[in-house]
Amino acid sequence: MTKPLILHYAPDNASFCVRLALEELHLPYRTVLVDRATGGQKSADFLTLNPNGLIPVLETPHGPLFETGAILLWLADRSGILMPPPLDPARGPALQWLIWLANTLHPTQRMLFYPDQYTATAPEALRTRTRTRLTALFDLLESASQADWLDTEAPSAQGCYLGPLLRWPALYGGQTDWFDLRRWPRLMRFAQSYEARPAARRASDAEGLGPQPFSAPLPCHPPEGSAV
Ligand SMILES: N[C@@H](CCC(=O)N[C@@H](CS)C(=O)NCC(=O)O)C(=O)O
Repeated sequence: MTKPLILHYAPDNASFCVRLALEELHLPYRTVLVDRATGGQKSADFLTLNPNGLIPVLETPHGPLFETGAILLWLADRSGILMPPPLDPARGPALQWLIWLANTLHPTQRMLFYPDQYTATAPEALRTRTRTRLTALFDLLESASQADWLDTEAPSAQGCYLGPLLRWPALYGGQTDWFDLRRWPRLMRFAQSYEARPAARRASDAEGLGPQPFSAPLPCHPPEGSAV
């Protein structure tokens, strides 16, 4: 990769998953803040990069990319790190969990954070139902087989995605006391080991997410911008 990559981000947003990967891969990149306070993700300029009006976008030498899971996979494939290569037997399960995070766990969390986008009449009822659903999803991941990436020291695309997904329910989406990572010891171990990685520390410092962003999340104090 010759031209530096450009990450359009807001602190503690899904862009953090991508920042984790960029730091893990030691890739040169610069960041452009999307101002959540003024709805920058819906501005005309941003919509030319991502017509969905959602963060993140990664500008690459071949054009802008949106969707967190796709960006992580793109980075993994180009670097040969973070994801087993195509013919490796571990590739299938790794893809399976990456897509599960992008397709199931993350969209379910969005119902907690943006209930008004999913119901016109009963946002709090939706949030209550969603907390139950998320608890079941975390239970499923806790006891999942074919998820060795949860138990290893090695960085992965799935790890970069999961870390923030273990953080956000503790901080956002109205009532948060339903979420206690101690219920899921395997996920807790993952969170503690992933946040201790030098790449995670650099990424967390850049966005003011504190020393234990995944296992003991505190509200962020970013040097610029806002999470919501
Ligand atoms: N499926 C998208 C979801 C991204 C997403 O939910 N981004 C949030 C920030 S974490 C966002 O842009 N929210 C602002 C909004 O919904 O207007 C992806 O994975 O990139």
